Amino acid sequence: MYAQELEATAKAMVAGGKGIAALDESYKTCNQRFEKLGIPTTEAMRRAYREMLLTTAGVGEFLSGAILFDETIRQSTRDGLPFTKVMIDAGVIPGIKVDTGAKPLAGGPGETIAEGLDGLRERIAEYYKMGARFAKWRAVINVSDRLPSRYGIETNAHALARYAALCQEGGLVPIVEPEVLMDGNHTLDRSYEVHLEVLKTVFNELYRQGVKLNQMVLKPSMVIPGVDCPQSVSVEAVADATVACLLNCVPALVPGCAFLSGGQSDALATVHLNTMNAIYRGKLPWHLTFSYGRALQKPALEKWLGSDENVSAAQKIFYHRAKYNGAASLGEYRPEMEIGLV
Ligand code: 5MM
Repeated sequence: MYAQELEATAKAMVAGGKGIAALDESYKTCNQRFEKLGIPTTEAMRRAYREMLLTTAGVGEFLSGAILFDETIRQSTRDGLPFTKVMIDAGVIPGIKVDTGAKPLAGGPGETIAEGLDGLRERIAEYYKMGARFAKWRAVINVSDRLPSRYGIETNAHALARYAALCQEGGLVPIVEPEVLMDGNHTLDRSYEVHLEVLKTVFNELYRQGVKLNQMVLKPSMVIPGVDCPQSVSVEAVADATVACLLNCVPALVPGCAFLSGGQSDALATVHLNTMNAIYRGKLPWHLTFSYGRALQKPALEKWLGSDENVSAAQKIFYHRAKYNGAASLGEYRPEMEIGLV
């Protein structure tokens, strides 16, 4: 019923020069980030923060969409304009996170399963009416010598596919996000091996459950060693390993992959994306862009600090991070772009 609309939206989400802002932190995550900076953890402050980001002038040049949390999609600017209207007017497609979080996986010690399938069909219908045109579901995969297990990978892949099929039925483009965490001391090779198994399993389930591959976006983690791995690797090595892994697993029909930043610094996340596109753009069947949370927001949040006086300076920082990542999605980012701007 929605086939043409879904395909057009999926293509627009990964259009060259643009990416997606992940502004979908749940209460807990958003409050943790506020607490660290002494910002009050109230509904009013979360609203003000999202207003600061979403009303940044010109940011639609570099953002195709933004993922919201349930609380945020129901909120408005101080002047009473719904956030979804602000976004649509700016050319930023509204998206919504629909998983309800990663919970301990029964029978899978040390692993999690993303929940939120109960009542999802009805929630999708409500979000569509509110203006959302895509959704996001994140599965979290822990890495150690013995993890992830086949059971952990398969249950998460199954849930991702069930979510994706429901989204397409209800008119939302599913962002399928299997995040392989950077926590741990695993090597680049181990990260590659885990990504390969996870992505192959996810696409097998998507195929089995009839998900249309031209009507979705993949949100993968980059193939990167664990943060405690003693060996450092070059940005080119990360770019090569990530692209090789995606080429092995992601069918050509998928319009694009929009990476999460996963705890990388804002600068490194930009450079990794840029390196992939500088080497491979035009030689791959899909576009590579960003769907960053922390790597887009952190410096802006640290400038804002909950104060009206800092809104304009924080917006300038947010605008420029979006601009740099927009350039990285074309392989055209240069570090000199940052001099004197932020
Ligand atoms: C992996 O997290 C997603 C991308 O953000 P980063 O670029 O910072 O890694 C992000 O969309 C994440 O899913 C949201 O921040 C929501 O997290 P919670 O845990 O609150 O659902």
